[in-house]
Amino acid sequence: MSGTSDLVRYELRGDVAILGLNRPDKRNAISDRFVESIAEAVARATREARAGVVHGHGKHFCAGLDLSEHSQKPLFEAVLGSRRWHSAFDTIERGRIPFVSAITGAAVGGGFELAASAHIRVAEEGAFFALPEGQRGIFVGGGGSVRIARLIGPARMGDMMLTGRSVSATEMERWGGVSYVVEPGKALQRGIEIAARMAQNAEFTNYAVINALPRIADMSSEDGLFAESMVASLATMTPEAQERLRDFLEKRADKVKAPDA
Ligand code: 1HE
Repeated sequence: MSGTSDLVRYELRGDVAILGLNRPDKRNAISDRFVESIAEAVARATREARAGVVHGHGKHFCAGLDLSEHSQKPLFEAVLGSRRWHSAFDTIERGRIPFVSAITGAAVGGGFELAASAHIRVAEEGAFFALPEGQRGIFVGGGGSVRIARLIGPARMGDMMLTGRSVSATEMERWGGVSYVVEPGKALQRGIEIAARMAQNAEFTNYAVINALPRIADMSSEDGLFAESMVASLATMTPEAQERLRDFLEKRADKVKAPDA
């Protein structure tokens, strides 16, 4: 099943929803209407799929905030606009299903913030990341000061914002901001493969991973360990866990394999 808002193309392939940012002439720069289209596509994916992939049509993942629109905004509108990005990206980060972002070309400013709200990042060799807010006289407003800072550390994020330098996919992998670096032209394909793999997991476990882990990271060790015991026990009680555990014990389930050489 597929659908097209003009700004986000949507395709359901099996259990995987593929969300394609579709404003390539403006390098997928995110306007207010674009944020709404992303939120709608994520809501649809959450209803219809068990995992999702976000990618960019054209040569670039996303050039961030639409600066032409932003420069016109009164103060309060800018605050509300930033809060809308937060709520839209929160439905990715702490929603019902896990997402991969598949990154080609630039993931800049708000584009990096969008990529950071997904659970796994795949980037092609040649992809690059930058936070040029300092040059533009603005600040991250799409959740980056929380999500990007936690992903790569506030010192590295501060370096990127202060120097405005571009960071390659391989360096970003070393920093922990990207999990997979793939050959040029392969990011979307690999992203779909990873999403299809995640879609096979028990739904409740995926939900617990994306909702419990970031919250536990915000807790003290003591509270985190307690919360973990609660989530672990709830997971075990789901019928899906009971069935999957029985399948393993009765030798019907796949074993864990050693990694490919
Ligand atoms: C845009 C935008 C945009 C491109 N808003 N229109 N983001 C930035 O500061 C990044 C600005 N963009 C770039 O540095 C480059 O466009 C790219 C490195 C991403 C791509 O370069 P290139 O050579 O492939 O494309 P281009 O020729 O620069 O851009 C093509 C068109 O897209 C051009 O418009 P045209 O009418 O002249 O064809 C550009 O003006 C337009 N375009 N990026 C508006 N961002 C929630 S807060 C988040 C804060 C931020 O995101 S700050 C970072 C903003």
